[in-house]
Amino acid sequence: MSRSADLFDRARAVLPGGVNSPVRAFRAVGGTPFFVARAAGARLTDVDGKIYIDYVCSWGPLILGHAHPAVLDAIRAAAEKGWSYGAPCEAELELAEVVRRRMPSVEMVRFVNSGTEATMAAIRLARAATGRSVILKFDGCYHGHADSFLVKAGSGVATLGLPDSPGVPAAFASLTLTAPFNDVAAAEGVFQRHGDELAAVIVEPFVGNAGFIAPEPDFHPALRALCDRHGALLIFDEVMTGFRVAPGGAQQRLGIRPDLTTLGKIVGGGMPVGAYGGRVDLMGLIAPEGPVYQAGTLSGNPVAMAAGLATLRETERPGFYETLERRTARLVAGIGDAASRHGVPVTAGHAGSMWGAYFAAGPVRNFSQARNSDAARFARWHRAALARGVFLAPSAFEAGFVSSAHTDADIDHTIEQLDGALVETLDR
Ligand code: HOZ
Repeated sequence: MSRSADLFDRARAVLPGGVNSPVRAFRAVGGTPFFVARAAGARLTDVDGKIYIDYVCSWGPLILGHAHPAVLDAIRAAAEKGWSYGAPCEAELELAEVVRRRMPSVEMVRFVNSGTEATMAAIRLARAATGRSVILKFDGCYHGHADSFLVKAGSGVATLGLPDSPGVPAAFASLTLTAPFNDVAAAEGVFQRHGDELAAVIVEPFVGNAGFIAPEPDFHPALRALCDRHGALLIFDEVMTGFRVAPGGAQQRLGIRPDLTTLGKIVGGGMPVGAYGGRVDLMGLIAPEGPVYQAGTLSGNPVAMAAGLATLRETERPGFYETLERRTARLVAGIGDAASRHGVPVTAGHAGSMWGAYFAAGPVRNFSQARNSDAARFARWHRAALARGVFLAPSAFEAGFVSSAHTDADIDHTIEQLDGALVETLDR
C-alpha cells in the first residue's frame, strides 16, 4: 500500500470523505488522492516521492507556481513581525490600492478570508442597496457554498451530481433564480418576469466551475444593459478570473464595468484571502461606514496581505500575461491536435492562463452541454495522465491553470504525456 493510500484510509476516519473540500477526494475520476509532501515551481511531490506537473495550482491562486521565492520572502518577512494583529496594518491598504489601480471599477474594497465570504457579503450588500431580495445566477456557475448559491451550482456540486444541497432552506433557495449561461433571451425572460424584484445578477464572467466556458460576445453587454434598465446590480465573481485572464481580470478583457466584484485566489497569493469591492456609493454602506454588517477576526491578515502583494507585484513584470497566455494556448492546441489525430471529439479553450477541455464535439456554451461531455473518458484520461506525472483537476467540471513556473519544455512534455494518456482511453 502506498503511503498516500494509507494516509487516505486514516483521513477517512476523521475527515468526511477523507478531505476538507469534496472534489479533492477524486470521486469523479476514481482511485484515491495523493497526499502532497512538498511543492515548488510547477511541480508537486507526493508522500511516496512521485512528482507531478501541476495544472491545478491550488485551484487558481498560484499564478507564479508553488513557493515562488519573492512570495516566500514576503511571507517570511511578514510572519517575523507577527502573523495576526486584529488591528489595521499598512499591507491591507497597499493591497487595496493595487486592486483599485488594476481594477478601476473596484473603487473601494473589503478583504475577507475566502471567495465564499466575498460572494456572501456582496449579495447582502446588493440586497441592502436595492431593497430587493431576489438574485439571478447561471447554471453551473459556482459562487462558493453559501446557502444562496447552492442552486444549480458547479464545482463539487456538479462533480458529485447533487441537484441542490439539503440543508438549504427552500425559502432561501426560492430567492435564487437561474438561467443558462450565454443565453441572453433566457436572462431577458427572467428580467421580464422578475425585473422589479432582482437585487443582483451574479456571474462568473468566464465559467471555471463547470469546466471552462467562454462567454459569447453579446452575453455580458446584455447583462449590463438589463441590470441598468431594471435597477439591479451586476456582480462579477472574479474569484477565478481576477488577475488571471488579464492584468485587470475578466472585466478588463471583456470591457465591462460591474457594480461589484468578488475576488479570491490570486489576490491572496495562495493564502486564505477573499475580497469584495466596487462602486464607492455601494461600499459606503458597509459597516462601520454604513449599516450593512460584515466582519472578520482574520480579515486583512498581515501575512496573507503580504503574499497577495508580492504575487501581484510579480505579475506586473513586462510580458508576464502575454507569456502565460502563449504557453496556455500552446497546451490547449496540443490537446486539440492529439484529440483530432486519435479521432476523439474534444472542445478545448482558454482565456489567459485559465483553460479547460471537454470530451465533446462542441460547442460547449453552457452547463447542460458541459454535462453531456464524456465524463467517463475524462476520468480515464485523468488517471492515465496522473500515472504519467501530470496532475489535472480531478473533475470534468473544474478549470485548469498554467503558472509562470511552467516552462515551454514543461508544456511540450505535458502535451506528449496527455497524448499518451488519451491513447490509453481509446476503446480497443
Ligand atoms: N471548489 C473549489 C474549486 N472550484 C475548490 C476545490 C478544492 O479546493 O478542493
